[in-house]
Amino acid sequence: MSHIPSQSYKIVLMGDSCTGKSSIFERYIRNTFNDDTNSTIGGSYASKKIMIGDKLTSINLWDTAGQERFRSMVKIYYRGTNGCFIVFDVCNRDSFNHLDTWFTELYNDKNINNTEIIIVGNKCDIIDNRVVSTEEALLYAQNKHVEYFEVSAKSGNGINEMFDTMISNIANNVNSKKIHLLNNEKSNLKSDYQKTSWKLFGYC
Ligand SMILES: Nc1nc2c(ncn2[C@@H]2O[C@H](COP(=O)(O)OP(=O)(O)O)[C@@H](O)[C@H]2O)c(=O)[nH]1
Ligand SMILES: [Mg+2]
Repeated sequence: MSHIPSQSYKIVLMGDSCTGKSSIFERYIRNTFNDDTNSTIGGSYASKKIMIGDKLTSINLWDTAGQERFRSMVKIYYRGTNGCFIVFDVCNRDSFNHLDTWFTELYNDKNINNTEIIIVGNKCDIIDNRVVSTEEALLYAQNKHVEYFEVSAKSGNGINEMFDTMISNIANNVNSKKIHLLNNEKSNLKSDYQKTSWKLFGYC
């Protein structure tokens, strides 16, 4: 069998600065967490190959190097994306209120269509300073017709699940024009991609 992927999925992390996008990336790719507030400096891109159905697929995951502060930069970053996580911090109401801006950004871009979107409430390990409830976030996501995940990059809770769901949703979306993945193919997906490892790149 050829080792050249016949398809590739681009997945990006979007949302306000300091919501924990880089921490989610680090937790998923390297299973580490860094309390350092400067962890956001230096963006990364990670890639791995998995089998989806009978297709060798390259999964390309992008983290910003703080470009989310500059709208014009963000456009370049999410171009051609198949899946987009919009992340907010459950302890920061502004980051939740700004979700609409991120949706508008994506939906107004004519180059973006058929992108899977998942809303992610991060820092759920923090109980005392939480200001956005599960119910409120869930209601918002339901109104937007997207899924909602509560996670903690710090503890690792929910991180694998949010990525499993995204990859699975993209696979279904891509294949829906042809044929839906069978349920057993979906479950193979998870075990297949746990066997392979990420290649990590830095970028400026
Ligand atoms: N308690 C807690 N802190 C987090 C979590 N995720 C990120 N942080 C902290 O939030 C700050 C911003 O995180 P970072 O990943 O740089 O956010 P980014 O700007 O969205 O990439 C850092 O100090 C992180 O250590 C989390 O799940 N729980
Ligand atoms: Mg960052």
